[in-house]
Amino acid sequence: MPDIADLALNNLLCHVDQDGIATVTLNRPAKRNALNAETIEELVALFSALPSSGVRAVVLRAEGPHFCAGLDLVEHGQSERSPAEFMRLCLRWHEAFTKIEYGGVPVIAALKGAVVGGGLELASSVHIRVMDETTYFGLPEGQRGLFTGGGATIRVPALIGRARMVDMMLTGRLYSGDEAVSVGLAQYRVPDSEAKAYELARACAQNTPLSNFAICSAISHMQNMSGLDAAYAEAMVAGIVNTQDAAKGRLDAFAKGTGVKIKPA
Ligand code: 1HE
Repeated sequence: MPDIADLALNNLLCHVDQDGIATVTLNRPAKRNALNAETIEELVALFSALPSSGVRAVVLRAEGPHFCAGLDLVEHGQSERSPAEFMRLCLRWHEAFTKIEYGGVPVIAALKGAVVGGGLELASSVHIRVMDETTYFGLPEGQRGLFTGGGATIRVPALIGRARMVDMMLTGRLYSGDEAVSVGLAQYRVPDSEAKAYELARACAQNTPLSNFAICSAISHMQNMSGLDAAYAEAMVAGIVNTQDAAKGRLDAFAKGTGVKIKPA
Protein backbone atom coordinates (compact mmCIF):
# COMPACT_ATOMS: atom_id res chain seq x y z
CA MET A 1 0.00 0.00 0.00
CA PRO A 2 1.65 3.30 -1.06
CA ASP A 3 2.13 6.06 1.47
CA ILE A 4 -0.29 8.98 1.04
CA ALA A 5 2.67 11.31 0.47
CA ASP A 6 3.83 9.14 -2.45
CA LEU A 7 0.56 9.33 -4.36
CA ALA A 8 0.67 11.39 -7.56
CA LEU A 9 -2.45 13.54 -7.31
CA ASN A 10 -3.36 16.04 -10.02
CA ASN A 11 -6.99 16.71 -9.12
CA LEU A 12 -7.03 16.13 -5.36
CA LEU A 13 -5.07 17.56 -2.47
CA CYS A 14 -4.48 15.67 0.76
CA HIS A 15 -3.09 17.04 3.98
CA VAL A 16 -3.01 15.31 7.37
CA ASP A 17 -2.67 17.47 10.50
CA GLN A 18 -0.93 16.57 13.76
CA ASP A 19 -4.19 15.19 15.22
CA GLY A 20 -4.68 12.75 12.34
CA ILE A 21 -7.44 14.77 10.68
CA ALA A 22 -7.03 14.49 6.91
CA THR A 23 -8.29 17.15 4.54
CA VAL A 24 -9.06 15.84 1.07
CA THR A 25 -9.78 18.61 -1.43
CA LEU A 26 -11.45 18.26 -4.81
CA ASN A 27 -9.12 20.54 -6.72
CA ARG A 28 -10.52 21.15 -10.23
CA PRO A 29 -12.39 24.37 -9.53
CA ALA A 30 -12.08 25.62 -13.12
CA LYS A 31 -14.20 22.59 -14.11
CA ARG A 32 -16.44 22.87 -11.04
CA ASN A 33 -14.73 19.75 -9.69
CA ALA A 34 -16.31 17.58 -12.37
CA LEU A 35 -15.21 13.98 -11.99
CA ASN A 36 -13.03 12.89 -14.89
CA ALA A 37 -11.60 9.38 -15.10
CA GLU A 38 -8.30 10.53 -13.60
CA THR A 39 -9.98 12.01 -10.52
CA ILE A 40 -11.86 8.76 -9.95
CA GLU A 41 -8.57 6.81 -10.04
CA GLU A 42 -7.07 9.30 -7.59
CA LEU A 43 -10.03 8.82 -5.23
CA VAL A 44 -9.56 5.04 -5.43
CA ALA A 45 -5.84 5.35 -4.65
CA LEU A 46 -6.27 7.88 -1.85
CA PHE A 47 -9.17 6.19 -0.07
CA SER A 48 -7.38 2.83 -0.39
CA ALA A 49 -4.38 4.27 1.43
CA LEU A 50 -6.10 6.45 4.06
CA PRO A 51 -7.60 3.75 6.35
CA SER A 52 -4.23 2.13 7.05
CA SER A 53 -2.39 5.44 7.43
CA GLY A 54 -3.45 6.16 11.00
CA VAL A 55 -5.84 8.92 9.93
CA ARG A 56 -8.62 9.41 12.52
CA ALA A 57 -11.17 11.28 10.36
CA VAL A 58 -11.37 12.89 6.92
CA VAL A 59 -12.90 16.20 5.86
CA LEU A 60 -13.80 16.10 2.16
CA ARG A 61 -13.98 19.66 0.83
CA ALA A 62 -13.77 21.39 -2.54
CA GLU A 63 -11.95 24.33 -4.09
CA GLY A 64 -14.14 26.98 -5.69
CA PRO A 65 -17.80 27.79 -5.11
CA HIS A 66 -19.17 24.34 -6.07
CA PHE A 67 -18.60 21.01 -4.34
CA CYS A 68 -18.89 18.87 -7.47
CA ALA A 69 -20.62 19.11 -10.86
CA GLY A 70 -20.72 15.33 -11.36
CA LEU A 71 -19.50 13.35 -14.33
CA ASP A 72 -17.07 15.23 -16.56
CA LEU A 73 -19.55 15.75 -19.37
CA VAL A 74 -16.96 17.16 -21.76
CA GLU A 75 -14.56 14.26 -21.33
CA HIS A 76 -17.47 11.85 -21.65
CA GLY A 77 -18.88 13.53 -24.73
CA GLN A 78 -15.50 13.60 -26.47
CA SER A 79 -14.35 10.09 -25.49
CA GLU A 80 -16.98 8.23 -27.50
CA ARG A 81 -16.91 5.39 -24.98
CA SER A 82 -18.45 2.06 -25.83
CA PRO A 83 -21.08 0.64 -23.45
CA ALA A 84 -18.48 -1.76 -22.07
CA GLU A 85 -15.97 1.07 -21.55
CA PHE A 86 -18.49 3.20 -19.71
CA MET A 87 -19.57 0.23 -17.60
CA ARG A 88 -15.94 -0.36 -16.62
CA LEU A 89 -15.61 3.33 -15.75
CA CYS A 90 -18.72 3.13 -13.56
CA LEU A 91 -17.19 0.17 -11.74
CA ARG A 92 -14.20 2.39 -10.93
CA TRP A 93 -16.62 5.01 -9.53
CA HIS A 94 -18.12 2.24 -7.39
CA GLU A 95 -14.66 1.19 -6.26
CA ALA A 96 -13.86 4.76 -5.18
CA PHE A 97 -17.13 5.36 -3.35
CA THR A 98 -17.10 1.90 -1.75
CA LYS A 99 -13.63 2.68 -0.37
CA ILE A 100 -15.09 5.84 1.17
CA GLU A 101 -18.24 4.27 2.62
CA TYR A 102 -16.72 1.00 3.84
CA GLY A 103 -13.18 2.19 4.65
CA GLY A 104 -13.73 2.37 8.39
CA VAL A 105 -12.60 5.99 8.78
CA PRO A 106 -15.23 8.72 9.30
CA VAL A 107 -15.52 10.94 6.22
CA ILE A 108 -17.34 14.25 6.61
CA ALA A 109 -18.22 16.26 3.51
CA ALA A 110 -18.22 20.06 3.65
CA LEU A 111 -20.73 20.90 0.92
CA LYS A 112 -21.34 24.13 -0.98
CA GLY A 113 -22.85 25.17 -4.29
CA ALA A 114 -23.70 22.39 -6.72
CA VAL A 115 -23.80 18.83 -5.40
CA VAL A 116 -25.24 17.34 -8.54
CA GLY A 117 -25.26 14.10 -10.47
CA GLY A 118 -22.07 12.23 -9.69
CA GLY A 119 -21.32 14.94 -7.13
CA LEU A 120 -24.33 13.75 -5.15
CA GLU A 121 -23.20 10.15 -5.68
CA LEU A 122 -19.86 11.09 -4.11
CA ALA A 123 -21.51 13.03 -1.28
CA SER A 124 -23.90 10.17 -0.53
CA SER A 125 -20.99 7.78 0.04
CA VAL A 126 -19.58 9.77 3.00
CA HIS A 127 -20.72 9.33 6.59
CA ILE A 128 -21.77 12.89 7.48
CA ARG A 129 -22.88 15.63 5.07
CA VAL A 130 -22.73 19.30 6.11
CA MET A 131 -24.28 21.92 3.81
CA ASP A 132 -24.13 25.71 3.78
CA GLU A 133 -26.60 28.28 2.48
CA THR A 134 -25.29 27.99 -1.10
CA THR A 135 -25.61 24.20 -1.31
CA TYR A 136 -28.12 22.56 -3.62
CA PHE A 137 -28.63 18.95 -4.61
CA GLY A 138 -29.75 17.63 -7.97
CA LEU A 139 -29.75 14.61 -10.24
CA PRO A 140 -29.86 16.19 -13.72
CA GLU A 141 -29.17 12.92 -15.50
CA GLY A 142 -32.64 12.87 -17.07
CA GLN A 143 -32.10 16.36 -18.49
CA ARG A 144 -28.73 15.32 -19.94
CA GLY A 145 -29.87 12.09 -21.59
CA LEU A 146 -27.92 10.10 -19.01
CA PHE A 147 -28.45 7.79 -16.07
CA THR A 148 -26.71 7.56 -12.73
CA GLY A 149 -23.69 5.25 -12.74
CA GLY A 150 -21.87 5.95 -9.48
CA GLY A 151 -24.10 4.25 -6.96
CA ALA A 152 -26.94 6.77 -6.69
CA THR A 153 -29.59 4.11 -7.22
CA ILE A 154 -28.39 2.43 -4.02
CA ARG A 155 -27.27 5.31 -1.82
CA VAL A 156 -29.68 8.13 -2.66
CA PRO A 157 -32.90 6.16 -1.94
CA ALA A 158 -31.29 5.10 1.34
CA LEU A 159 -31.08 8.80 2.23
CA ILE A 160 -34.29 10.24 0.79
CA GLY A 161 -36.43 7.36 -0.49
CA ARG A 162 -37.04 6.10 -4.01
CA ALA A 163 -39.93 8.44 -4.85
CA ARG A 164 -37.91 11.60 -4.22
CA MET A 165 -34.98 10.28 -6.21
CA VAL A 166 -37.19 9.39 -9.18
CA ASP A 167 -38.76 12.87 -9.03
CA MET A 168 -35.31 14.52 -8.98
CA MET A 169 -34.20 12.51 -12.00
CA LEU A 170 -37.38 12.90 -14.01
CA THR A 171 -38.12 16.57 -13.37
CA GLY A 172 -34.76 18.07 -12.45
CA ARG A 173 -36.06 19.02 -9.01
CA LEU A 174 -33.37 20.61 -6.83
CA TYR A 175 -33.30 20.51 -3.06
CA SER A 176 -31.73 23.24 -0.92
CA GLY A 177 -32.11 24.93 2.45
CA ASP A 178 -34.10 23.36 5.28
CA GLU A 179 -35.91 21.10 2.87
CA ALA A 180 -32.63 19.37 1.93
CA VAL A 181 -31.98 18.60 5.58
CA SER A 182 -35.52 17.49 6.28
CA VAL A 183 -35.53 15.01 3.38
CA GLY A 184 -32.16 13.61 4.51
CA LEU A 185 -29.67 14.93 1.94
CA ALA A 186 -27.60 16.62 4.65
CA GLN A 187 -27.47 16.17 8.41
CA TYR A 188 -26.33 19.75 9.17
CA ARG A 189 -27.03 23.14 7.57
CA VAL A 190 -24.76 25.92 8.81
CA PRO A 191 -23.27 29.19 7.50
CA ASP A 192 -19.74 27.66 7.34
CA SER A 193 -19.87 24.01 6.31
CA GLU A 194 -16.08 23.59 6.51
CA ALA A 195 -15.80 24.87 10.07
CA LYS A 196 -18.61 22.53 11.12
CA ALA A 197 -17.07 19.59 9.23
CA TYR A 198 -13.79 20.04 11.14
CA GLU A 199 -15.67 20.32 14.44
CA LEU A 200 -17.43 17.03 13.67
CA ALA A 201 -14.20 15.37 12.49
CA ARG A 202 -12.52 16.30 15.79
CA ALA A 203 -15.47 14.87 17.71
CA CYS A 204 -15.26 11.60 15.72
CA ALA A 205 -11.50 11.46 16.34
CA GLN A 206 -12.15 11.25 20.12
CA ASN A 207 -13.72 7.80 19.64
CA THR A 208 -11.58 4.69 19.63
CA PRO A 209 -10.43 3.85 16.10
CA LEU A 210 -11.98 0.39 16.40
CA SER A 211 -15.42 1.83 17.25
CA ASN A 212 -15.13 4.19 14.29
CA PHE A 213 -14.02 1.32 12.06
CA ALA A 214 -17.16 -0.61 12.99
CA ILE A 215 -19.46 2.41 12.68
CA CYS A 216 -18.01 3.34 9.28
CA SER A 217 -18.06 -0.13 7.75
CA ALA A 218 -20.23 -2.59 9.67
CA ILE A 219 -23.45 -0.55 9.52
CA SER A 220 -23.19 -0.31 5.73
CA HIS A 221 -22.37 -4.02 5.38
CA MET A 222 -25.34 -4.92 7.57
CA GLN A 223 -27.71 -3.04 5.30
CA ASN A 224 -26.76 -5.57 2.60
CA MET A 225 -27.66 -8.59 4.74
CA SER A 226 -30.84 -10.34 5.81
CA GLY A 227 -32.07 -9.29 9.25
CA LEU A 228 -30.97 -12.60 10.72
CA ASP A 229 -27.48 -12.40 9.25
CA ALA A 230 -27.15 -8.73 10.22
CA ALA A 231 -28.03 -9.56 13.83
CA TYR A 232 -25.40 -12.30 13.86
CA ALA A 233 -22.79 -9.99 12.29
CA GLU A 234 -23.69 -7.22 14.75
CA ALA A 235 -23.13 -9.55 17.69
CA MET A 236 -19.78 -10.58 16.25
CA VAL A 237 -18.63 -6.99 15.67
CA ALA A 238 -19.80 -6.03 19.16
CA GLY A 239 -17.90 -9.01 20.54
CA ILE A 240 -14.69 -7.57 19.11
CA VAL A 241 -15.29 -3.84 19.66
CA ASN A 242 -16.95 -3.98 23.07
CA THR A 243 -14.15 -6.01 24.64
CA GLN A 244 -11.26 -3.90 23.27
CA ASP A 245 -8.56 -2.76 25.69
CA ALA A 246 -8.96 0.82 24.45
CA ALA A 247 -12.47 0.93 25.96
CA LYS A 248 -11.44 -0.25 29.44
CA GLY A 249 -10.31 3.18 30.68
CA ARG A 250 -13.58 4.73 29.54
CA LEU A 251 -15.63 2.05 31.30
CA ASP A 252 -13.58 2.36 34.50
CA ALA A 253 -14.01 6.14 34.42
CA PHE A 254 -17.77 5.73 34.12
CA ALA A 255 -17.84 3.28 37.03
CA LYS A 256 -15.91 5.82 39.18
CA GLY A 257 -18.30 8.59 38.19
CA THR A 258 -15.65 10.51 36.21
CA GLY A 259 -16.73 9.38 32.75
CA VAL A 260 -18.54 11.64 30.35
CA LYS A 261 -22.30 11.95 30.95
CA ILE A 262 -24.54 11.70 27.94
CA LYS A 263 -26.69 14.82 28.29
CA PRO A 264 -27.59 17.74 26.03
CA ALA A 265 -25.00 20.56 26.29
C1 1HE B 1 -17.87 20.97 -16.50
C2 1HE B 1 -18.90 20.37 -15.76
C3 1HE B 1 -19.11 18.99 -15.94
C4 1HE B 1 -18.86 22.46 -15.30
N1 1HE B 1 -18.31 18.34 -16.79
N2 1HE B 1 -17.11 20.27 -17.33
N3 1HE B 1 -23.52 17.36 -14.28
C5 1HE B 1 -24.26 18.40 -14.68
O1 1HE B 1 -25.16 18.27 -15.45
C6 1HE B 1 -23.85 19.74 -14.13
C7 1HE B 1 -23.08 20.50 -15.19
N4 1HE B 1 -22.57 21.79 -14.73
C8 1HE B 1 -23.39 22.87 -14.52
O2 1HE B 1 -24.60 22.80 -14.62
C9 1HE B 1 -22.72 24.17 -14.16
O3 1HE B 1 -21.37 24.10 -14.63
C10 1HE B 1 -22.69 24.47 -12.65
C11 1HE B 1 -24.10 24.84 -12.19
C12 1HE B 1 -22.16 23.31 -11.83
C13 1HE B 1 -21.75 25.67 -12.39
O4 1HE B 1 -22.13 26.76 -13.22
P1 1HE B 1 -21.10 27.95 -13.45
O5 1HE B 1 -21.83 29.01 -14.22
O6 1HE B 1 -20.46 28.33 -12.16
O7 1HE B 1 -19.90 27.35 -14.34
P2 1HE B 1 -19.89 27.00 -15.91
O8 1HE B 1 -19.58 28.25 -16.67
O9 1HE B 1 -21.08 26.23 -16.31
O10 1HE B 1 -18.66 26.00 -15.99
C14 1HE B 1 -17.33 26.44 -15.77
C15 1HE B 1 -16.42 25.45 -16.44
O11 1HE B 1 -16.58 24.18 -15.81
C16 1HE B 1 -16.77 25.25 -17.91
O12 1HE B 1 -15.56 24.92 -18.55
P3 1HE B 1 -14.84 26.00 -19.50
O13 1HE B 1 -13.63 25.28 -19.99
O14 1HE B 1 -15.84 26.36 -20.55
O15 1HE B 1 -14.51 27.18 -18.58
C17 1HE B 1 -17.64 24.03 -17.87
O16 1HE B 1 -17.63 23.30 -19.07
C18 1HE B 1 -16.97 23.23 -16.78
N5 1HE B 1 -17.87 22.26 -16.18
N6 1HE B 1 -19.49 21.33 -15.02
C19 1HE B 1 -17.34 18.98 -17.46
N7 1HE B 1 -20.02 18.31 -15.26
C20 1HE B 1 -21.37 8.12 -13.36
S1 1HE B 1 -22.65 8.83 -14.17
C21 1HE B 1 -22.91 10.39 -13.42
C22 1HE B 1 -23.79 11.21 -14.29
C23 1HE B 1 -23.76 12.65 -13.94
O17 1HE B 1 -23.01 13.12 -13.10
S2 1HE B 1 -24.85 13.64 -14.82
C24 1HE B 1 -24.66 15.22 -14.11
C25 1HE B 1 -23.61 16.02 -14.82
